Amino acid sequence: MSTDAPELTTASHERAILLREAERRRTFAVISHPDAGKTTLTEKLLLYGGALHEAGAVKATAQQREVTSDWMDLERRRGISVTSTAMRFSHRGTVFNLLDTPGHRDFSEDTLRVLAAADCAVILLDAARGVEEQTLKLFQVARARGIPLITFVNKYDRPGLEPLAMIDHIEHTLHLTCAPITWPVGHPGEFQGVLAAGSGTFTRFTRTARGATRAEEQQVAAEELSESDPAWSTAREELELLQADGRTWDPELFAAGVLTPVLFGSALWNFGVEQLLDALIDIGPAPAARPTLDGHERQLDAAFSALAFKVQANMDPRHRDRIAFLRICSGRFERGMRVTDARTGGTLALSYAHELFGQDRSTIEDAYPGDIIGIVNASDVLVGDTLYAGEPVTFPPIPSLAPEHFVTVHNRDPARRKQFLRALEQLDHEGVVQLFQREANEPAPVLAAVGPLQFEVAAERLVNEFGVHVRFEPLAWVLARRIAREDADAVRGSRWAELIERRDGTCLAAFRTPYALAQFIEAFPAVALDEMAAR
Ligand SMILES: Nc1nc2c(ncn2[C@@H]2O[C@H](COP(=O)(O)OP(=O)(O)OP(=O)(O)O)[C@@H](O)[C@H]2O)c(=O)[nH]1
Ligand SMILES: [Mg+2]
Repeated sequence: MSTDAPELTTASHERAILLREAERRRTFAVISHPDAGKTTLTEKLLLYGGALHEAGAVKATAQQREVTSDWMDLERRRGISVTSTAMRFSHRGTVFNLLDTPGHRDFSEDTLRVLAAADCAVILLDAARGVEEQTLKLFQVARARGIPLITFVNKYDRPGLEPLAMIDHIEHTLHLTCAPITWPVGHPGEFQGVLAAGSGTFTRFTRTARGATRAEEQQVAAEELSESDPAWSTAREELELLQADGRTWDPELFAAGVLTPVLFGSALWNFGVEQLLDALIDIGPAPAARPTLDGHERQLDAAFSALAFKVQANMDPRHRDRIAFLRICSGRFERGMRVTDARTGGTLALSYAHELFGQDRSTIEDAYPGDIIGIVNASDVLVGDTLYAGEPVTFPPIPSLAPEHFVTVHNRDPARRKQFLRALEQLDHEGVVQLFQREANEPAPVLAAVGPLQFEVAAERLVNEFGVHVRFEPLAWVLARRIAREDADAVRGSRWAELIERRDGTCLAAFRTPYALAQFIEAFPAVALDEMAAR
């Protein structure tokens, strides 16, 4: 008996450490419509979090650094994000796992996957454009997953909606109650600073060259402000009006997904960025027990478990390897630990584990719930897999989107057929495109995508990373539905649909027109057609 006591003490001590480590983690995604400033904001959060000395710009000039999270050539050339990026950094005793996502609709499947890994999302709105269609879709997904949202109204250095009109707009389009955390002083385009909703303190901003370093800030206490400054008194009145109307911070309503804290700023000029970082620390949710497929929850202090939410090869041209991104859901991760993949039942040792900072990575020895780590060369791990030690667990699958664009892909260099097939399989694992096969008499593989930009990314990566040159031939399908394997014969026998099949056995019926789909439904009412709609 006497030998049990010290062990118990150690176990409870380790449990206390684990819970404390989880409590100080903030794992969040930045999401929005294209060009709202996600990558710029990410860069500035890194600057204010002390992870960068100088911030880069999305379209860097010769004098400027490039941003951390758009690390692909294609991203830097085009000035858009095409793939999500993870960055870990510490600030004020908090460990941040920040995920920048691409805004373009064509890459929304990537964003969906990231949302499966995040505890909270910062939803970015352009002060002039407000909630756009794509933002609304992402918002619906976030809401369906129960992810709390923090709203950041960006680009307030430019003309746009007045703040009260913006609040009204957000509440009407997103059906959320807004609770301002900061309130802007000055019209959009004449942004002077923000009032803190709690203390009433005014922070005055001054621009720095290109916004590459921290903005100069001057704090003015509420009582020191002169009533004669009309911009300030308007801001104060507006804020008081909202607060009197009950638009104040409430942790329970936030967690329930009915209230969003709102901050105003300009990522480009670093205005309001520190306030956002502080808000993430002060009110951002820490990791919590995670729902499992069987309707239970995996507690934070249960044995290790993680969700693979992203796979990416060739991130670093010097290594040319494949990284599986894991979100740790429970327990402590230790490098080299053996885990089981719930999908295959196979075990693997997590020997090469890294923390990620855009394209860069460094080896880690341990990690805690909320952390995002990269496992190198775990080639059997696919997106959506649950890895665990101890008590078995499976997390719910990550939804995928129905493709709407299809091409057949021809290899231009027959001598490189093996590389061609391997490269396609890799891009399929990553979700860059989806890889299908038609029936045996159609040897060329079919690539399917949510949007055509995905094909461009695929073609460029095939050449640059795999040395494979391809030709695409468009297919006339515009719609696809997932069907059960048993129904494949119905599709084969129908003139309205064609069958394509994934290597994992998933079957899709592809249609040339919505009319063809309607005809198929009429002819085969018993065939269940799954829309795969997470939108
Ligand atoms: N005026 C102004 N421009 C900004 C601000 N934030 C970002 N921008 C500019 O907006 C453009 C798009 O910024 P990004 O950070 O690439 O936007 P994004 O949301 O990451 O775009 P995608 O990832 O492609 O969806 C760039 O030219 C930025 O310099 C801001 O606060 N004010
Ligand atoms: Mg971006």
